[in-house]
Amino acid sequence: MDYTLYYWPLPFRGHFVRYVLAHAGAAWDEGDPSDLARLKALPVGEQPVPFMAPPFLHDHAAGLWLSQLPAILLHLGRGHGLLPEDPARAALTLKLVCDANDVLEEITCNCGRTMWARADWDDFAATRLPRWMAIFEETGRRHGLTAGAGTMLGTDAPGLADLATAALWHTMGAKLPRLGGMLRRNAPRVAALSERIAALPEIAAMIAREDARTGAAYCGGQIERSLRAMLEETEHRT
Ligand SMILES: N[C@@H](CCC(=O)N[C@@H](CS)C(=O)NCC(=O)O)C(=O)O
Repeated sequence: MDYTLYYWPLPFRGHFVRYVLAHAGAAWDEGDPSDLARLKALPVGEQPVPFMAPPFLHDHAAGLWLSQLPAILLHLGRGHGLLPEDPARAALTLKLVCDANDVLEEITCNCGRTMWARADWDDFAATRLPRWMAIFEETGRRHGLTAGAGTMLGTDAPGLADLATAALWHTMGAKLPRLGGMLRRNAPRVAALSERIAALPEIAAMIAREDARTGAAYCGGQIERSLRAMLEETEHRT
């Protein structure tokens, strides 16, 4: 095994790491959630690296333990040649990863710190969420992405920016189909790119494996119930 990924049995942040590992052809296993719970609860002085929350990656060859999704992705991106060589596009890659992580924070009300209320969801769904979609779309458009071809930052081959984009938007659309429709309307190029990336054989196989393990779950917990309640109510109103 090259890596062990500790994450809950859910797609959400875990899929970002899984997309990269699958695309890189890395050998990894998924840490048992009970081991994750134990590592998370240890006094910080006893943790392999002091950390708050997963994803938590153990890179066996490097003897490195890492939390914080952008740090994990940057480490994997460097190690597996998935970062553009020019500093500007490398920085833009990290910027897109941080954008994606912000979207995850926002859609889960800061990891379930509060639940969605109708008015707040309606506002988010009418303003910030489509704007986030447009931010990804415009980034891709400026680098030559079309509905049929191209990449987020104009690289010849898909890189970390593309994998993170697809892990964000394809996962959201697959698990919450109403938001998939919103993505196709607001960001058709990003929607198509995300489909292309998710259909790459090694990523499609990973998704199929994970779907069999975790079913329809997206981010889990009460916040997923709250999110789904908002989307179902919207469905009934339209
Ligand atoms: N900033 C962190 C956020 C990590 C995070 O919120 N993890 C969630 C799951 S996606 C969790 O398990 N939170 C539990 C906690 O914060 O105690 C990252 O980007 O990795």
